[in-house]
Amino acid sequence: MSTATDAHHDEHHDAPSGWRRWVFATNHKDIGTMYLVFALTLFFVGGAMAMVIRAELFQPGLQFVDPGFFNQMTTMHALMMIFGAVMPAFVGLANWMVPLMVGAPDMALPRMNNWSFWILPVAFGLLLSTLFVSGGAPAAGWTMYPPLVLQTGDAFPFLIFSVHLMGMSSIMGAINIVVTIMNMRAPGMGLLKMPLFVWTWLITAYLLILAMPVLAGAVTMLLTDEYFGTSFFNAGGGGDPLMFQHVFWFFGHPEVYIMILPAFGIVSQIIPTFARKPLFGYDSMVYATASIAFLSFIVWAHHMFTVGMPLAGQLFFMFATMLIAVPTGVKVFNWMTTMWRGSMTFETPMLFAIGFVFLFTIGGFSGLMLGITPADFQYHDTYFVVAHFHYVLVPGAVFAIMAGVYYWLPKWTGHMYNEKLGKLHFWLSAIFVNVTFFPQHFLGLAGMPRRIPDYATQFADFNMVSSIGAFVFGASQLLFVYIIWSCVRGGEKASQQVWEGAEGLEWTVPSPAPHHTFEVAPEVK
Ligand code: HEM
Ligand SMILES: [Cu+2]
Repeated sequence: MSTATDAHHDEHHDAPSGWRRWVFATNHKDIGTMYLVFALTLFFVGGAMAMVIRAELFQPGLQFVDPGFFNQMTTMHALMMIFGAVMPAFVGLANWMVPLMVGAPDMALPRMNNWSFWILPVAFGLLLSTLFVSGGAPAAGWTMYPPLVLQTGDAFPFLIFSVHLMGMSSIMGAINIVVTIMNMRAPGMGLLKMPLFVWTWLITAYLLILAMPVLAGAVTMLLTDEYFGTSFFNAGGGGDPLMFQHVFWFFGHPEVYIMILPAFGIVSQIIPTFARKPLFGYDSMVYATASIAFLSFIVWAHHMFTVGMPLAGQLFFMFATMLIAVPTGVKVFNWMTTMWRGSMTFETPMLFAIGFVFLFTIGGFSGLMLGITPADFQYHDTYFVVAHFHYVLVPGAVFAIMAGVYYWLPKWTGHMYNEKLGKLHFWLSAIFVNVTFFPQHFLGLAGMPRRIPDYATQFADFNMVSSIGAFVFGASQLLFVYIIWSCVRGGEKASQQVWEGAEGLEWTVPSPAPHHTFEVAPEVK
């Protein structure tokens, strides 16, 4: 492998500076940084809403907010976290790392890349502005089921428009990633030599291209039902509200895999580095990812077991859902086997990666429980579902993102972060994520419904524990910001390879990675 990067090359290029550098950015590293900063910002906006929710649920009865506002908070929290925090964070990591990992000088379509990013602040500005319009923000859940969602006040068209914008941004970003990976790999990098993060993002990009237009269609039909006299989802006009749920979840289930496949990729980079062993079962990891992606399109109705479905349908969706546990099990097995008898060290990225493997698996098991159709009749729309998806999304997706940030931060900034504080951040997060979400399983099994501001007194104790966990978890994330901030400002100089066991093209360029890399493509042997 050769490196074709001159650090001094940077200065006499037409790299714009000041605000122009960011507004007109076409460089994948600048755009990656903007995505990451945006995601972190919305993580805190969405997080603040979660704190409102947990404050209200601290005790039975209504204390802080009225039920209408409570529903706005749950809905906006989910929309912000899914479309504003987790997805843009993954896209930011892809922007930064995919070109570096495949030995490309930039993304294939840099100007479109600029649009993909800048659409997002507009979309979320619009969505947040609905907190101040008559009728308040959307309050029908992130699933936007009719007929309830059609009772949204003035926020309704803003909701639809911002969902359209988020979708456009995602589709453009996905096209960019596919084209970059397919066309711009360094000579010698065959498909089955690509790092797993690149593989999982390639597959995720296809999921995005297939799934996002379905969401766009669904919400457009809502829009015409509301304003143009159609009756897609209105039984009175010959439509069917259940049809919305089918279309929504045909998008929605792949969407949850859009939020986990890149996480699989990140931990598949990190575990081999800190176990100082190559990833066990590389090929099977690729095939497992592809199988999960395929299966994610044929299980949507497991979100709708309780709506009244023919028995054959229920059985099909139950078995198809449980099938996903097989490739998921292959992945968990391979991560464990990579660690088996490795020379492990436990720097912060590795801690988050191991936390991911354990806690994501709990989410997988509760998913299996939900996938058992007759059992789901008991759990559906209870806090058990809330516990399930928070285990896959917080110690799953979010921990993987944090692992990736700690892993690549020295490459981005040229400085090592504060390892002591990083470890403290991990342990606080790992402990309090469980204090927050584990009791919610029991609340759900005992029958506490989701999306309600008040509850029976029998649920009081576990709710209080959950709220305390949430407050400490939330506060711990301020530490994350401080660690990143001080790492950007300075610190011990990072070497080119950064981590002793790290392998791949991104570790052959200087730290910080210069503005332009790989102007001459490196050769992969
Ligand atoms: C073995 C893997 C999994 C299985 C078998 C599974 C199964 C299920 C089932 C059956 C439900 C519906 C429960 C109900 O509404 O009664 C559900 C909900 C959910 N799952 Fe999973 N799941 C798995 C993995 C994941 C992953 C990887 C994610 C995201 C990263 C995820 C995110 C969600 C979300 C967000 C919901 C709630 C959606 C909503 O109603 O708002 N799941 N899961
Ligand atoms: Cu699903």
